[in-house]
Order: sequence, then structure tokens, then C-alpha cells
Amino acid sequence: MRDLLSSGQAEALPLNDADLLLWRQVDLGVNYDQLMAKLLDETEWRQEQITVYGKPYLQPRLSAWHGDMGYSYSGIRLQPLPWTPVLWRLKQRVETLTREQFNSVLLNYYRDHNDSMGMHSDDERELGEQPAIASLSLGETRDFILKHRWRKDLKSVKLPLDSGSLLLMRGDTQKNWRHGINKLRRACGPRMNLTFRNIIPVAPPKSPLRDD
Ligand SMILES: O=C(O)CCC(=O)C(=O)O
Ligand SMILES: [Mn+2]
Repeated sequence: MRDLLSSGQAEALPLNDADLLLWRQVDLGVNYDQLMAKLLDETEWRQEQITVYGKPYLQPRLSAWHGDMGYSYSGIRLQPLPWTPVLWRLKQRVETLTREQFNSVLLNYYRDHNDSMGMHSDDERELGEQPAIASLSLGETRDFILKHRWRKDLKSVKLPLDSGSLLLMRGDTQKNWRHGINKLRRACGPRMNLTFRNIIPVAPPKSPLRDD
């Protein structure tokens, strides 16, 4: 952490019970708008149907899952699409900056102000105990909202994520905080977000009908 900070690029965000590092403008070797246009064009975007409290909903955004491993959340199972050359290069750049390793990326596309992501923690078992998740934003600046999971004395936090910013969430951040992207009242342009993750293979729970 000290090394990442002393490189002068990353900024530690002071938030209780969390471990957050922010790079405000990462050098990706390509113009952010051109990168977003390319990703928009070459991604197989899907609008997933998820189940919340037993009811089916269409997610209010488009998404795509790429990498080496499948991933399950909110009642859906995502089968990975292969790494594309662009996504592979981005993964390598993000790994160099963060000094973390990733084997998957979730792309989210927020088409306009009506698209959003509900408050959640990325705390699935497949992400491990203290997951490192690196979140790269492109396009319109949207506020990333953080709310502590149980401490009512801590105010929620609004972190505007600009195009070209990289946010690294580590340590106990997912255990202690939820995060999300709210809809906006005013119109806004599109935004893309790529969250690089490391999925750990976990054994499925044993069936109670088996005796092995
Ligand atoms: O769009 C963002 O900044 C948040 C994305 C996110 O939380 C997720 O993909 O789990
Ligand atoms: Mn998340």
C-alpha cells in the first residue's frame, strides 16, 4: 500500500472499516472515449433477469462477463465469454497498477440516467474473504454511493467516478460497506464500468441426499 501511494498515482480514501485506493486518471495508452466506443461496439451486451426476494426483474443496465471463470449472483449464473485483446490489455494494465491478480471482468453499461445498480456488497463466496476488486470507469461521471452495513453513525458517502478513474476496493470493504449507483433525475450520457475480479473455485454445497 505504501508503495502504491508513494508512486504518487494512487490516493487512499479515508473511510472507516474500508480499504479504498483511487487513481483519478489512469494511463491506459488510449483515449478514454475511443476505448469506450470500441468496447461498446465489440461487447455482446445482455440485459440479465435477476431474482430479488423471489421476484424476477430485468437489470436496469446492460452487462457482459468475460474471463476464465463462471460467476453467480442474485440467482443468475454467468458463463464467461473469452478475453478479447482489448480486455486482456486492460486487465494487464490494471494488474500492474494495483499489484493484484484478476481472472475475470464484469462490464456494466449505464445507457442513461435511468440505468442504475442497487446497493450491494460483492461478498459472494467465490470472491474469497477479502476480495480485491478494481473498478475502471469510462464516460459520464456518476456518483458511487457507499453505505455502511450496520453503523448508523457513519454517513453515506458519494464518490464521483470520472472517466479514466480506477477504484480499488480491498480488505474488509465488502464485509462492512454496500455500494451502488443511483438513477438520476436529470438526463445524462452513457457510462461504462469494468470491475476486475478474482474468482476462486469453490466446491458446491454437498447434497443432503448423498452420503459421501
Ligand atoms: O458501476 C459501478 O461503478 C459499480 C459496479 C459494481 O458495483 C459492480 O459491478 O459490482
Ligand atoms: Mn459491486
